[in-house]
Amino acid sequence: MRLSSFRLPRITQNMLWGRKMSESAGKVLSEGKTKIVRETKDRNIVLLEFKDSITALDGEKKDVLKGKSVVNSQISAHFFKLLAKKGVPTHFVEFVEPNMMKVKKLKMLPVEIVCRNIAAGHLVKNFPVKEGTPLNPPVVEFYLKDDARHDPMLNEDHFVILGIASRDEVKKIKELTLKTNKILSEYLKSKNLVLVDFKIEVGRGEDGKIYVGDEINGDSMRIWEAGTNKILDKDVYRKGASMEDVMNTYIQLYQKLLGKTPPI
Ligand code: AIR
Ligand code: ASP
Repeated sequence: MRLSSFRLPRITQNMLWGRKMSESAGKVLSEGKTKIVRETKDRNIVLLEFKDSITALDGEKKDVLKGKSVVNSQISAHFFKLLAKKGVPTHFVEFVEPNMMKVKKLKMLPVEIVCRNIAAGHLVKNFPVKEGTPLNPPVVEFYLKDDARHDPMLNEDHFVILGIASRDEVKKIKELTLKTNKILSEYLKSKNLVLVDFKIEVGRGEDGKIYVGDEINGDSMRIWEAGTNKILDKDVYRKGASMEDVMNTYIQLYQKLLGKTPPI
């Protein structure tokens, strides 16, 4: 018998490779900088597998951090559960150990939606506002996801002329973003943390409605420790910290949110 034709009985395969192998065996539908989207047996459900990679500067800066996928997928699942409990429509279905989320399949809008409570990052770079200034009302911004064009900012008219969404949908997306902001800000405040800003992505479900998709974790938010303003998110990487410090920051955020040490 040729070795290549040797097959273990299925039951033994599952015992050897466990759930991860069988869950992640679906066909790859797409792969991004930090996640892989896989098919499942249910055509309305996909599996988002988080990667251990970290990128910044539109993908120009790249590294691998072992265990990051486990930490960030669990933080994402934690935030999505909170949003769902408070009535925000999200793609989240369930967490799949160790680094995956089962989610509703959405037609993603090629847009990043940013919401800011405190001035930082690009707001400070592009406008005459000092870092740390509280923003009232919170500032909602839209960006086209297009690394080659460095994600240009969009307004409502751009959504319409580019055929991305209708005016009504843009209004709905802004409402969803502000509701998400309120829920996440209040929750983080209860953990002695400040939600400086965050980014979400949205998509249309089979029913045509808009859902919050993608991921929500230290890669997509700025979170400061209340009082000290210590950075607890990907900004430590953007600012050039060592890989050890970057990974420790993700772990600290996990501990503060989930109250335990990550299983890595
Ligand atoms: N963000 C924007 N593009 C990708 C991500 N992750 C997030 C940042 C930050 C917020 O959006 O993590 O929390 C605003 O980013 P910026 O760079 O526009 O100030
Ligand atoms: N667009 C940036 C990137 O390359 C955003 C970031 O720094 O997180 O990922």
